[in-house]
Formats: sequence, structure tokens, C-alpha cells
Amino acid sequence: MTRGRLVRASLLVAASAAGACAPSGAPSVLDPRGVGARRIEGLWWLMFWISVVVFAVVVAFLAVAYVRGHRKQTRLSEARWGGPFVVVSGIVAPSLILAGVFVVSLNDMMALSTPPQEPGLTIDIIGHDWWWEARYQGSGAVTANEIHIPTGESVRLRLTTDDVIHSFWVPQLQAKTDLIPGQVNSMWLQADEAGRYRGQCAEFCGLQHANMIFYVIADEPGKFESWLANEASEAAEPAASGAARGESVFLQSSCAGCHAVRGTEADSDLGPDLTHLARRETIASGVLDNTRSELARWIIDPQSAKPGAIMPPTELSSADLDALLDYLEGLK
Ligand code: HEC
Ligand SMILES: [Cu+2]
Repeated sequence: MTRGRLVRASLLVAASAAGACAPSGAPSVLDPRGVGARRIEGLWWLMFWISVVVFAVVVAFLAVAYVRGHRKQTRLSEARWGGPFVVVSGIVAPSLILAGVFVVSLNDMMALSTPPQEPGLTIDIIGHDWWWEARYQGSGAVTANEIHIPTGESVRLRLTTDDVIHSFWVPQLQAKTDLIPGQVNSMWLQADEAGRYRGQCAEFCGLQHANMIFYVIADEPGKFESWLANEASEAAEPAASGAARGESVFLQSSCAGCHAVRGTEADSDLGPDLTHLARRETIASGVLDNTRSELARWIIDPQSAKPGAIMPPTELSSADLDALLDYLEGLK
């Protein structure tokens, strides 16, 4: 590599590292949007700057050693301050620094375990291979993968899993918490301002782990209340004859064996609750946009979008598929 190319390559690496710190809109820990994440950011920067100082000191010693090494060679046992220097810089200083960081992070962990306000709302979050179920306590609202919360309030989450270990992580709002079989874990969320915050399963859980995406959507309290009231209500009656035919396709084919649409006979919880499917922006845990064509693709061949997903392909005549899509798009 020529010198010029080396310099350019290093600049590129430095620039992308800097960019990785806080690309706009990315779910970065360094772009916190809630009290919990702000604490974690503080700890991150503290540890970063401590590392910078330690690194600079080590490099400075290396430079001194390099320069002096050319002049004369001294054995450690012969050096006057050799022994104490090794003890202080190799044992005492690192122990003090690590103990200090440990105390600070314990303090942050304690603060992160208690919500700043007493939560008024509790949501049960149930992890499934490979999607997230959200049940709002007290209201009967059930949804999947898009978890609405009110802004400026602490919300409690009760985390359980239907199968293996998953981990609930919304980097811009809070630390991650595992969902462990046979155990109920709890955490809280609080968002400062309205927005859509990307979350990700953070514990390897099988083939589609990377596609176990979700969104926490923070709405102003008034907007949240109306979302919740709608979400808690039963499904709308099909508005037109096409949609009514779609409803019977849904109830008579395999769909009703795995999904619930509240207000109909379909009440299975093997797959996401579809009562208000049309209100979601994405389907299949953030993998597809909730449009008519993506919905059709998902129903006919879920495996092409999400290989391994626990939903089988369905064969339908094009008239039945059209009617089914009309029905699903009416589930507002
Ligand atoms: C064997 C059970 C099963 C059957 C049968 C089934 N599904 Fe599913 N469905 C699932 C599971 C599990 C998921 C979640 C997959 C994922 O995201 O990994 C899902 C996801 C979906 C989604 C996306 C929901 C969301 O919010 O992400 C839609 C829409 C859907 N199914 C519609 C249907 C329709 C329509 C039928 C009938 C033609 C059907 N399903 C049949 C299990 C099933
Ligand atoms: Cu996972």
C-alpha cells in the first residue's frame, strides 16, 4: 500500500467510526431519548474517556521506552524504580480504575432498576420465535411488534417467553433485559418525546433472531389513549361484501387455527393477534412493510420473507386471496 492510500484508508476508517457513533435515526445508545438511556450514555462516555487517558499514558510510556532503549539497556532488577513502577502501574492503578468504574456502574444499575415515576401502565411482553406479543393489562388490548407507550410516563414491562431465551432491547430508551423460560422479569420504559424507537432481540434465539425486530412507538398521552381504546375494541365488522367473503376465507382456512381476531371465532394465540392489523406499519416483526402486496407475499409464502418462520405457506385462489386482503386491510 502506498503512503497516500494508507492515509486515505485510515481517514475512511476514522470517519466511519465517528459516523457509527450517532448516525441519524439509527438505534444508537449514543442518541438517547429517555431517562434510562441517558444514564447509560453517561456511563459509556465515562468509560470511553477513561480508556482514552489510559491508552495515551501507555503510548507515552512506550514512546519513552523506545527513545531510551536506543541509549542504554537496563535490566528491570537494576532499575532503581523498576519494582515499585510495575506494582503501581500494573496492579494498583488498574485495580483502582476498575473498582471506580464498578462502583459507578453499580450505582447506575440500581438507578435503572427503579422507574423515575410509579408506572400507571403495565404491558406483558411475551417473546416468541420470532416475534413479540404485547398485552396491555387492564384494557384487553393485544398487539404485536409495535408497542405503543405514552410519552413522559414510566411504563412497566413484565417480560416472559413462550419458548427460548430472548432479550428485549431498545437502545435509545433503556438497558436490555432477558426473557427467560419459567421466570418473570420486569423493566420500565420512559420516552421523552413522541417517536418510533427501534428495538431488537438481543439474545440469539434461532434462525430468524436477527429479524426479531420491534418498535416502541411513543405517542403524546391523548393520542396514546385513543390508540389504546381502539386496540382494546373488537374487530370492525367487514365493511363490504369482498371483505365479508375474506372473513369467511380467514375463518375457514388454516389462519384461524393460529391467529386471533377478537369479536370472531378466531381466538388462537400461536401467532400475532390480528384484530387491528391494519393499524400496524410493519408485519412479521419489522421485516415487511404493511402494504397490500407485502401482505399477499407473506400469506402465500412467509418462508420467502422469513425462512424458518412458524407460519406455513397457504394456497388460495386469487379471488380468495383478494377477498382475504380486503378483510385484513379493514382490520383497523
Ligand atoms: C401454524 C400457525 C399459523 C397459521 C396456520 C397461519 N399463521 Fe399467520 N403467523 C403465524 C406466526 C407464528 C406469525 C409470526 C411470524 C413471525 O413474525 O416470525 C404469523 C404472522 C402473520 C401475520 C403478520 C402479523 C404481524 O403483525 O406481524 C399475518 C398478517 C398473518 N400471519 C396472517 C395469516 C393468515 C391470513 C393466515 C391464513 C391464510 C395465517 N396467518 C396462517 C402463525 C400462523
Ligand atoms: Cu433473538
